[in-house]
Amino acid sequence: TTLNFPQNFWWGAATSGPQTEGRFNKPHANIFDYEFEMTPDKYWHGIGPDTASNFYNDYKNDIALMKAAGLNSVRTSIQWTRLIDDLETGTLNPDAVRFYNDVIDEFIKQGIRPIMNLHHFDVPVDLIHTYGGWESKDVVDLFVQFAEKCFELFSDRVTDWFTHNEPMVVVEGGYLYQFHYPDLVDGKKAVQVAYNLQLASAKVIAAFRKHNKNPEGKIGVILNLTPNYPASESEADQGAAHFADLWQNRLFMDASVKGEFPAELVDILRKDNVLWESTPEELAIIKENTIDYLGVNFYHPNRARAPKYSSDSLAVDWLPNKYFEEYEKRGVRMNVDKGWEIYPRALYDIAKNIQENYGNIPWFVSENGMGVSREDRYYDSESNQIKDDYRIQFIKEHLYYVHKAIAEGSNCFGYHLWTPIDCFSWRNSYRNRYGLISVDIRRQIKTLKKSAYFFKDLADSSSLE
Ligand code: BGP
Repeated sequence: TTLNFPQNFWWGAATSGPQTEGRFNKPHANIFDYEFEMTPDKYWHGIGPDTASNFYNDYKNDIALMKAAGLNSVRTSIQWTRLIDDLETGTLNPDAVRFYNDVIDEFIKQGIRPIMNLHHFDVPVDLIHTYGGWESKDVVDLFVQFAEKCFELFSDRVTDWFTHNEPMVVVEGGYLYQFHYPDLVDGKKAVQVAYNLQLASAKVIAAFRKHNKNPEGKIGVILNLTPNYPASESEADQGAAHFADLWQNRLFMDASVKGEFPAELVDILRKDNVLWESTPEELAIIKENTIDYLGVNFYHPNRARAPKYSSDSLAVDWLPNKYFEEYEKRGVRMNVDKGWEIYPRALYDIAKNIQENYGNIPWFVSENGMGVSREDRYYDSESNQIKDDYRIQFIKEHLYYVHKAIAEGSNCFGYHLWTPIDCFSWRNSYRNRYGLISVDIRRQIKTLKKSAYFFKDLADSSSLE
């Protein structure tokens, strides 16, 4: 059977500035530039954020390759640490203005819709050292200042904007699980950071409504909506799953779509004395400035298990790779390289949740993908191609459920793979590869994988065999 997708469906791929551009001519370091500088053993064969995939110098070639892979839309991000020269006063770095103008124009010239995100974990490290980063509401306002510059400079040509990518990962990585700088474990701070990120998103939306130059312009947020299924039938695991859903998903989702935090979560946090500090004025801004549309990043579901959480760490016990052996015994499908479960049906559950509980707001899959290490194992010299059939299979299975949801009325308008071209990652540098296009990292040679040809057919026909 053939699965047909709607007209004008966004077929594309997502990446971010800090993961592709390299540090060339950047006036400031973000937290990853800083971490890699401090911990050289994080580098993969000498490659880190300073080179990445050299998009800063090679963007024309990269965009041509994206076109060859059939992408009609691509998301990347504008780096705060590149665009802004003086972080306090918000003066511009002219080289960055030129660069982002050129990139946007090149996308448009190639017929690719450029989608711009403003925060992809890449807060300037100096703002962590002087203000405590997202713990501080001063940083919220500095971010709004940066966003305003972006709208003034680029919103005549960029119609699609997002405030944050995966704000919950900022909270978890930096303040609970120690995988992003500043690597703290502090439930109280985590809660404040979550609130401040939401406040920042709402204030940026308000700024967009004021400064946007394009009547077609829209703004949203990208959330990693992760279904939390209980690891067992036990009441304790069900309670853990319920809490995890409130904290990991509903906090940002309710606030972004409905303008309000879930009352049940607020009660729990208040009872435990970790509730954020807010003012009525701020809550009114959050209430007023909800999103136009939503991006959903989905890689894997969580299997939540008791204990529910503890209020000083707020850590929910779910990390799938921790239970890897047990999962294997139970026959759960895993992406072994990444330690993530593969469960495409979760995308259908996400779509249904949006349809039933969030007014069927327009949304798209803003990231989905499969990270594989040592992908050169699959290189075929005859076709000069990495034969990534597993990725094609992965995409097909996820699209099956996207299609099913659309057929049942879901307002899903696109599917973006992570990522167009193998890119740098904060957690694994260049170990895991996700791209439709491979990078020979030492020589910076980029080649379409088998999946790129598959994707081109998919995008051109907007249908799947
Ligand atoms: C998402 C991020 C991306 C990307 C991806 C893959 O959470 O939005 O920036 O890196 O995950 O994860 P990783 O690179 O850690 O394998």
